[in-house]
Amino acid sequence: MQRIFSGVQPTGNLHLGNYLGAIRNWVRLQNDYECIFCMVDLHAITVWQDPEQLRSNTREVAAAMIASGVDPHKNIIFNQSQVPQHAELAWIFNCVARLGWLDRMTQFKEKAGKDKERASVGLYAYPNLMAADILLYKATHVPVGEDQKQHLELCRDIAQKFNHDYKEEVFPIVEPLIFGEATRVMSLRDGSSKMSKSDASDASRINMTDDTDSIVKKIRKARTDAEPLPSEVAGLKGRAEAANLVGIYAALQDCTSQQVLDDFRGQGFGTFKPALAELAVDKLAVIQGEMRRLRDDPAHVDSIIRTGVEKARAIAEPIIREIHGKIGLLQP
Ligand code: AQP
Repeated sequence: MQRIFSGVQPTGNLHLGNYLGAIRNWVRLQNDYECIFCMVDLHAITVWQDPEQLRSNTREVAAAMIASGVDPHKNIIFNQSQVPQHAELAWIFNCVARLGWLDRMTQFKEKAGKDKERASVGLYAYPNLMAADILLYKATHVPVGEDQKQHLELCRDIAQKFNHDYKEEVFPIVEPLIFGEATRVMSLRDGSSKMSKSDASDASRINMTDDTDSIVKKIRKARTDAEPLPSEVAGLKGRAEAANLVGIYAALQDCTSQQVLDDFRGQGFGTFKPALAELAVDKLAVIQGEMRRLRDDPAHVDSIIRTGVEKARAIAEPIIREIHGKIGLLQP
């Protein structure tokens, strides 16, 4: 069976972008692949995290995965920091990746902003750690949202260079799995930036834990234009906010944007937004109920994570030993 690795940063509440762009796809893939799903807490600390908050976010993310339908018996669910081989392989990849490759990463530029001298070294080297996460398990496929495509290309470059330098096909060349109607969910306040946990405005995103009132209010206030919805997808060109809401509707309803337009062509947002809010509330309700149940039972969530850590270590240990051997680290 081919192996999947994918991760989420426990940097806050998961939002609809994380769900539609990543986690929902994991649920769909779990029967066809051996899957390893990770709360990437070492990635999270590349920017400041409150320690208590980080711990509780890590549990929350695990709970959200499980509540969304990721089966903890079938898959490995764990937090990255507890398998030290991630950090170890990341160091080795720091010595494989070239500065020029990292200089091209757009996520670093976006996250570091204008003041890149003050960004952490970890934020800069983030893609090397991500490559280590994946290749530590020799994963063959990585389901992600569109925003991670460039990092996966770097992961392929690292694997290729390592294989070339040590003259053996040690690492697979991973394939990204980017699919669904919502591979890049945009902010509700600005159709040109992606929905993100770290956006200062809570109104920019629908959190998986938002109650009905908040979801309805956020969608009602979502930025749009004054035009009615077109009859064809091509008519959404140049209307980023409208395209985003139609895409979210399609993803939640499991249909195409064209099918949404077939139902709403000629309608204004006064009609479309309440329909979207109702759909979002309806689809998230089941997940939220399960998340509440898991929140009341942190010991259960911790035991799932502990089991995941053990299983992940069991796969990682022989692979890191193999890497030590390949690169000439003495194993007395
Ligand atoms: N807006 C999005 N649309 C579709 N997919 C998305 N993903 C994230 N945002 C969107 C996908 O969710 C998975 C987990 O992402 P992450 O938590 O590792 O980091 P991120 O991509 O940096 O997400 P955020 O929400 O923007 O977090 P912060 O603000 O902390 O940086 C990935 O598969 C990602 O593609």
